[in-house]
Amino acid sequence: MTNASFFSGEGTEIGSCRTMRRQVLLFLSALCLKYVLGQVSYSIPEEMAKGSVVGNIAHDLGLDLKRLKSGNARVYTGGGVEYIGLNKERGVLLVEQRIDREALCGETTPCALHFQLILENPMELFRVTVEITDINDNTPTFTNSEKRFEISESAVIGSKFVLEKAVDSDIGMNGLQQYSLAPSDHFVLKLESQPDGTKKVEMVLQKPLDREKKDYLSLLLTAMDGGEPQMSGTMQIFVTVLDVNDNAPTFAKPLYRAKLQENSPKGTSVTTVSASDKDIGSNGKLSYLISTSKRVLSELFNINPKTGEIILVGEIDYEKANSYQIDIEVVDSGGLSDSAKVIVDLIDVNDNSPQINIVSKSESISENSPTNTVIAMLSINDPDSENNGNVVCDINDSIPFKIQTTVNGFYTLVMEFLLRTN
Ligand SMILES: [Ca+2]
Ligand SMILES: [Ca+2]
Ligand SMILES: [Ca+2]
Ligand SMILES: [Ca+2]
Repeated sequence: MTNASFFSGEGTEIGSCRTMRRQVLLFLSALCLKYVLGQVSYSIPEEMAKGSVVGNIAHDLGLDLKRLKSGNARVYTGGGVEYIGLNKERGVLLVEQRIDREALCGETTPCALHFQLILENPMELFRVTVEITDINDNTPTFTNSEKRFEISESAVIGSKFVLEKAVDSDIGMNGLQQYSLAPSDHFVLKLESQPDGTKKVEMVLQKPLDREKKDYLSLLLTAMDGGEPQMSGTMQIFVTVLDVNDNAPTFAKPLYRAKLQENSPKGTSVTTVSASDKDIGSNGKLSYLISTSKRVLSELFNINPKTGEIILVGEIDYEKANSYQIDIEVVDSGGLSDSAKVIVDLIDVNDNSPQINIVSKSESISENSPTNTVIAMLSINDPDSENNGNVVCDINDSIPFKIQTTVNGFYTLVMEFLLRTN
């Protein structure tokens, strides 16, 4: 896992401010030591186990193990943390402490440790650089595990909703690479590069919402890195679809029929109409009314605005009208409406007695008047209908007269047999 490169003579520029400072220090040290013998570089991944070998420095610098001992060889970090230590017996550099590239360098690349190997008797100084390479040890993560939106069902196509960015502390391909959003039937993901190198994450409405079909959506936003193996983090997105008044109320039937006995008392329930509305809340709150402009109807019938029950409030007489047509309407709180008709047929009751009127009569008749001589003409009238209005006309048996039916409710009283005189 490690590799080393060895440079003879004076050190090569490494290229960070920290290195520059160290080089100034080294230069001052070199003045005392007269010279710096060389430089060696290694490259190891972060997070190697404590005690892992970084490199065989004795071999790479051409030093034998006795010299390391006699020269009391040691690592000099200039007061910094000693991540890498020297094993004099084996002549190797070993990992002394956990090396976390993210903590050490953040987003800076390359990431390297710089220190010296110092020997005495005679004094010698070697520069050592250990480059720390990234491993994919961070998952892309979101600060929040979920985000909730309340979106009107009337939101237009193309409406944008900002989502949260994920964070992955690794660098390069091990860092954040892409996002996905599922399901994608209503919203699609839109990524927009920003000057700081991150991406603006948004979801865009691509198919209209319909609260009446689906009032709640659940989506999953996934962020992925490009490491091997790939790591990902997720965030739940919940969308509550808010209602708008996009449905008119509808009557269950366009025509209602009811039968009602004439003379029914006020307060009698005629029928109950009903309508439905797919919206919710005030958008689906219904109110019923009689929309007819005929005053006579509004004086006879009332409708309960909440229940749709039609109540008789006036007096109805079959002989005046045997049927009523009531126009009704239902309105939601948003003003959308529907109409229907209620036909009320009255049922006749026998509430009229036949009326007998004498149209004309003879004041007197002679005793020898022949049979069938007309004595009086009667008109009998009953305003009830059908059987209730059918009249049967009769007269006592013990008198010498009989009733004869003519037409249209007219009757005649005629002689039946000759009158006798004493
Ligand atoms: Ca890492
Ligand atoms: Ca990562
Ligand atoms: Ca409605
Ligand atoms: Ca609606």
